[in-house]
Amino acid sequence: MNIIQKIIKSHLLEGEMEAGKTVGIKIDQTLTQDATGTMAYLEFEAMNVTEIKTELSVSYVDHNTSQMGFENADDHKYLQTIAEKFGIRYSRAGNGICHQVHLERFGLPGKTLLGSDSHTPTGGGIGMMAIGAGGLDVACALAGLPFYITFPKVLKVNLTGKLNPWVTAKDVILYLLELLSTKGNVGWMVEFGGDGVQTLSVPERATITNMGAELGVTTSIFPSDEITLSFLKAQNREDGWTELKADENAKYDRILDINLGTLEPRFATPHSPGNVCLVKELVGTKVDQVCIGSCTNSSYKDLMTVAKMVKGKKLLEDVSFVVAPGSKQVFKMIADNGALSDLIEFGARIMESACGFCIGNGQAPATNAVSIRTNNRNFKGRSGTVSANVYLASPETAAACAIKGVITDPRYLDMKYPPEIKMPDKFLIDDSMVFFNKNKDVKIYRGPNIGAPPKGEKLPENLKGEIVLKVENKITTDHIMPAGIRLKYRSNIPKYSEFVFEPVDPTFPDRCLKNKEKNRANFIVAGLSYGQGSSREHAAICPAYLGVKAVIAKSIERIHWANLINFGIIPMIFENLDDYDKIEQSDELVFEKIYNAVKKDVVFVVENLTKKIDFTVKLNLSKRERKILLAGGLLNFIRNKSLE
Ligand code: MIC
Ligand code: SF4
Repeated sequence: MNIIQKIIKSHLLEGEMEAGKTVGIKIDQTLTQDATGTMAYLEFEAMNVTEIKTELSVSYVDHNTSQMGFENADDHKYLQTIAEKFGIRYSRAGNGICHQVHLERFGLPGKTLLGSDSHTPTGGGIGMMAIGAGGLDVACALAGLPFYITFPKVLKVNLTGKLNPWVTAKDVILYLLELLSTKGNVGWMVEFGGDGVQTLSVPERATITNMGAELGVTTSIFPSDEITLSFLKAQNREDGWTELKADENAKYDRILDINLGTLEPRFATPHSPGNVCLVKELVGTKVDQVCIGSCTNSSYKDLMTVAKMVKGKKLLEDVSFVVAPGSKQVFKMIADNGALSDLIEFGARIMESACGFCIGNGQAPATNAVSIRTNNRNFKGRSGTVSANVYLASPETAAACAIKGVITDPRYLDMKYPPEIKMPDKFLIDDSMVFFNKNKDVKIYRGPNIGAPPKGEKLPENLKGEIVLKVENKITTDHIMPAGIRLKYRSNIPKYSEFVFEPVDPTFPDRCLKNKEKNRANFIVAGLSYGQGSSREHAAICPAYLGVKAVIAKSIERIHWANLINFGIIPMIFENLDDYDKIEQSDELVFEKIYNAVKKDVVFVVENLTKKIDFTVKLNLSKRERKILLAGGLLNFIRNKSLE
């Protein structure tokens, strides 16, 4: 067996281990972050379960930390009290980005982790099967229910050789994105192997698995070896180490060979992590802003490298340079050893250990600016500035650009070799910002911005209504439910719903509500890879609140697919992709006997009253998904079952 099959086998609760079949696996650990966590815990409360059933669960506060108004701080208090009630660890604001802290302090090889954040696969760097999901799925895992996935096809990425100076782990994953793109990889998991693995430290491996999320695969994983053990030792956690490797004759569905020695520094260019090119192709372009940080590249090694590169230099007048250390551990270590001082002297603007600029929470670039960032997503407008051009790169490339003020390949800097940063024998360990106090009688704090999740309605016999929006390929959940300045409404569904599709068509919510008042259904038509990116279930909850009943697309990404079903929206795939061109926004559609079709059919004929044509859609649904849709969503479905 390969590593992925071994972990699934040891966690299998339901189903058969055959490609394409649904399996239910046991979840050992969960993580949430504040922007998805409030809803996840509200949903958990709605299940009326008295105890959490996981081995370890952590609630992180890292996304909404700007506190412009009372909403964020109220959410933090809710999260703190609900964590106390159930014995969930609470990592307070300032302690760092969930994925970085989880890797440092909690992740363990061979375990399963479900997180309400799409970059949860960062844990694959330490040999975990770490999967991103919507908040409701995480709430179910807390309640001890299995997590359902399609038994995956496994891609082995066979790494050989060694990275050349100035070429980094980020360039490995950017190369993979160049090869595999951000679409068409649903149902796959990636397993890394080969001699090249030994040349990569745990944080480097985690950079690669983190951005595996951009491929759209379910997760990515590295073996657990001596390097994993020494990382855990340096974190005082060697007791949790187990070896994890594929059998000699392990089988894979596809094998891809990458010789690390042949790679060069790369960029993801605007506006998709899949638009990859070599840095050397763009040298000389003026740079306005450089941001170092995010869960992809804010480890001790990343920040030390940048600090050493800029030491003794001064930032140019027309460049802004932002640094956000990934965790308190990293922040304190660079403060203690003087590297922070080198960054400040250079001209860095030091931010707290949080997501910050990555989620558009501050540091929006100027109009038409070029911003070089070390994070993982550069969707149009995500930075907070629609006209900005965001390039994603390694910390080495980003620092080179900051030093020169123009796009610079780090190999052509005056420094011949990159600074040599040794992995510490001991990291600085201080978990005092993680609270773990169980008190089931604690009073849960609920500020005025916190509301219960909306109730789903049972699927009706027939549906009739309008295509309220037709969109192109690669619509991300950032397009559907913007973050940035709207992030503070994550716990308030009626308010947040006012901003659905704001970057695409701000009149969308009004049109939906008008139909809803007249008891007419709303439908969305989309191209390929609908719902890429963030796991935010709000991209399903808020449209459901506005009366959206179905999404008809050429293809839909995994997490968003599950979120649509969880909130009672039927995901449908065009049987004939050309039909996408034959229908238009505002067309009237009829779904006759849809209830029966969802119950059992594989294909379904939709009537277009406006165009007087029919077209066929596929209902690629598992038995469980059908039952959830009929019930009007997962909360309704499990309310009918006893969980205790
Ligand atoms: C992201 O990187 O897009 C986020 C913000 O971390 C999201 C979660 C969210 O929208 O709250 C994710 O990746 O799932
Ligand atoms: Fe936070 Fe950005 Fe990582 Fe999402 S991708 S968890 S916003 S740092």
